Amino acid sequence: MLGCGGEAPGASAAGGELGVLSVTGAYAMVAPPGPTGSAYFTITNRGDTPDTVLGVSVGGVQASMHEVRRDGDLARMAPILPRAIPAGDSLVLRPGGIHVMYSTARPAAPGDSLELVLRFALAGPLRMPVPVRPFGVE
Ligand SMILES: [Cu+2]
Repeated sequence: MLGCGGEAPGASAAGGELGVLSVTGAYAMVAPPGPTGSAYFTITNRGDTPDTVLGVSVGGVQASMHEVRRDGDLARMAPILPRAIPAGDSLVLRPGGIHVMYSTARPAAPGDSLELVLRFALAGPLRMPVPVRPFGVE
């Protein structure tokens, strides 16, 4: 998963660490022709105190974190920030569930990379470049 050469180029993912927090499996998808897309990753808190995600930006533009809630046959998106991550717990973003929704100033294309910044209440900002995959490539 971490850049092993046999992987399809569209399936790359990134990660980063900040103190006891780590982000793994991070990637973005862009809905052609852009500039709107979604991003997914897992945040793990290995510390012994909770920390809270206050905000997120993608490509230098403030983005949202949403949860998909089922309401009968309807799926609604609800904003979830700020969101606490308990000590020893993870927050998993995945297609159809919690996700980041972003809109960049210029359209991004598959193969590009976008800067993801997560702002935590205690740890501060965690920055990393995330690869852009074609829409639908999970
Ligand atoms: Cu959304």
